[in-house]
Amino acid sequence: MDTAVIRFPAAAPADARFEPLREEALALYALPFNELLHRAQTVHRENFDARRVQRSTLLSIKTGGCPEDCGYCPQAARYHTGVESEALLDVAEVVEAARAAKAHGATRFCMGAAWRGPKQRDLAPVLEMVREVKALGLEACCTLGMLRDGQAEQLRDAGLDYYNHNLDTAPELYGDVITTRAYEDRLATLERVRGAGLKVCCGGIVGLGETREGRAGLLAQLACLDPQPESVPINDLVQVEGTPLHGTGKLPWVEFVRTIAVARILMPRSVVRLSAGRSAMSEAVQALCFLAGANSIFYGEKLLTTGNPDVARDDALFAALGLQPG
Ligand code: SAM
Ligand code: DTB
Ligand code: SF4
Repeated sequence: MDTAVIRFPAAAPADARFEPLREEALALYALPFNELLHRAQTVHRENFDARRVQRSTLLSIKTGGCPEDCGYCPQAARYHTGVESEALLDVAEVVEAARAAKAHGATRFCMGAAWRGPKQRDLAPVLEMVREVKALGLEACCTLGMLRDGQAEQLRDAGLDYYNHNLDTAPELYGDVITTRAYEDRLATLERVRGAGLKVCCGGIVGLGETREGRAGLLAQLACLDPQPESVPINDLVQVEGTPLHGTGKLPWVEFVRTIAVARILMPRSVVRLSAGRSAMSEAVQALCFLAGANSIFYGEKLLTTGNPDVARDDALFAALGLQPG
């Protein structure tokens, strides 16, 4: 197991903009729902075409057996969730899945691996996958865990567009959810990604049992990233039996929609992705999320190990709402 811990000097909450942003987020959360949605939709229209919602397809290229202890994750080896540890997929299998994603109308293909971080020998085949995905004319994104010096540059040189690495929760709550790495490690990886000139995809999870202050802290921390991430996935916890967070009280839908709206207002130019948790959401709640400024989804029957609405259901939703892909 790779136990290298990367330290980053700038501790997250020390950023002078954090507290004012958290206060601003809390004030937005406290607005009457219609007022908040109106503000979010106004910001959205100033920055984006409100008819368009981008579609990314996700593939787990290395499933299960992860040494980390993220309390929400079905792929952590230490939790008994029924997810088996598998080897890294062959390049040909990945290319096949990317081709199918493109045929269904996805514009970005995201490859996820249940690693603490990639070992050098694992990175070589991933670089090949990136080259092949790019050759199909898709945008490529990877989420492989923590990166070491030089790895982001190798991914960039292979043609990678985005690297996903989430902050997941507020700095002060982080230790309750994950103990095998620190918030600073996450920020260090994000620095490496940015430093290599890759686009940053960075978001988090809500519904972990956090308070509204916790959610505001996550969004403030994301908004502090300078420059702000190009892509911000907001995940509603998918509860998986066997994980420590299974059984957590579900976040009320109205609080989830508010979270999307606050993300939109604090990060006006970022693409906000309505990510995990859509399978358990009604069409009406998803429509409210789009109204609140979400303009991207994961598209395809599966996320990494759990379900996602099928393509026909999403196509019907886009048609019903008059949304266009892209
Ligand atoms: N292993 C790498 C890492 O953690 O950086 C990459 C893959 S990991 C599964 C990517 C992200 O998926 C996590 O940061 C977390 O935000 C999200 N995630 C994992 N399990 C989830 C769950 N049960 N519900 C919602 N989001 C989840
Ligand atoms: C992100 O923020 N959410 C995606 C993607 N980035 C990698 C992952 C969601 C995983 C949900 C649980 C599962 O399917 O294993
Ligand atoms: Fe491993 Fe990533 Fe899951 Fe954490 S979120 S246990 S690092 S796969």
